[in-house]
Amino acid sequence: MKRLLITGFEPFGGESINPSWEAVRLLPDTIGEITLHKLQIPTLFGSAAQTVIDAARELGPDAILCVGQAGGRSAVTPEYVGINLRHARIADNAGRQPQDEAIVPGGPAAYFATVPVRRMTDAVEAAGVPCTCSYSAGTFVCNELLYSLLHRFRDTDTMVGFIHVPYLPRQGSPSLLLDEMVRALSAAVSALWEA
Ligand code: PCA
Repeated sequence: MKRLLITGFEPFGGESINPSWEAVRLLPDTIGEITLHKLQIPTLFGSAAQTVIDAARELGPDAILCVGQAGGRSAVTPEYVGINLRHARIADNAGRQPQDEAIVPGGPAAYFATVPVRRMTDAVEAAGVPCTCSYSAGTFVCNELLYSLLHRFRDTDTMVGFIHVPYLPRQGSPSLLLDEMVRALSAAVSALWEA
């Protein structure tokens, strides 16, 4: 069995739900040969990544897949790259709004995700859910998390990836249904390792 640590975020920015956690928590506990360990994480600069790193120290996962909300997007978007930049348009859940700072001072400008982004994107599309590969995870907590994990797990066997999901219908438009998100994440997880 492969071990996957999969995370979704707490609500932020005045929302009362975050579709990323709503979808992650509905995933089955196993998909094929993969055991899923689900974790809800805070929408906080610093703590989001630290929470995942602490959980990974306990679990020793083969892969870490984080999921976040991207309001305004109309498709599920696996992220190709994390960049070494924090720049917040809105405050995180502790009121922090960093401007134009490095996540890891002196660190590389960017890391590519180490999950098979292209294969995951194709798998989600094949499952009938709109999906396109994204080349920017933004500069808020999600990008910080992706970059920090890619930095921490560089040169290890632990794969790291990130998927943004749109709003749920009750949050606004564009949106996807919750069961479409669950179907998309299941397909993406199934594509992490070659069958
Ligand atoms: N989305 C935010 C952070 C938490 C979330 O679900 C982002 O895209 O950075």
